[in-house]
Amino acid sequence: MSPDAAPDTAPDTALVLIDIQNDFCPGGALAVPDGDAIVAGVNALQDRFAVRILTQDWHPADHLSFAASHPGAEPFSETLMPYGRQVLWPVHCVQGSRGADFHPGLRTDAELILRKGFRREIDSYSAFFENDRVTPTGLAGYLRERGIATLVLAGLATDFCVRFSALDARKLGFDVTVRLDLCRAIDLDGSLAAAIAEMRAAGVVLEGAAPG
Ligand code: VGL
Ligand code: ZN
Repeated sequence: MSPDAAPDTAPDTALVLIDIQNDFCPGGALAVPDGDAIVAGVNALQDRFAVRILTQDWHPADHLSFAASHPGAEPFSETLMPYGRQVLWPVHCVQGSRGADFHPGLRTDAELILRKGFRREIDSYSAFFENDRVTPTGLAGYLRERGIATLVLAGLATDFCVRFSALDARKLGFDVTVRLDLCRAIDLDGSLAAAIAEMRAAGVVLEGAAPG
């Protein structure tokens, strides 16, 4: 932290940075266009928050959200899991791999790193609930116990993990701002427009213009 940039946000406010990992950046296995362009701005934002939380997509190599785990399935197709529809992704963010590491430029001295998607049978876009929408990650309890009421979100990808984290946070009663200028999207079949509309309807405060 630079000396002239002391935290200036309220102590009941946390910055939650979603999945700013190599595999979601250019050159990565599930590269989000311009995903790395947010890193400098996100680091500057971190200077202003005393409470900083990072999430890390963290899959076993045979995770069932991977197309490769379903013989004949193409990446970006959809399948039906016991918990509902699931996009099948390229293999990404495998536990311990370089792709699962945070972007090397990201400031990572956050107080909590929350890993998600670590169970083979179930994906987890949201930082709060796995994709069955009922299995909690524990983050809500952590935040409540810490007296946090307000969240600012940024990261990757706008239309998947940021979106579902923001929507769940609203359902759980948190005040939520998403910094769209510090997010980037995968944008699969209109998923970015849908994400923005859903977040707005749920009372998420959207700050900064979504690029592209
Ligand atoms: C994500 C797809 C699969 C994300 C994670 O971080 O938005 N998207 N796994
Ligand atoms: Zn994933």
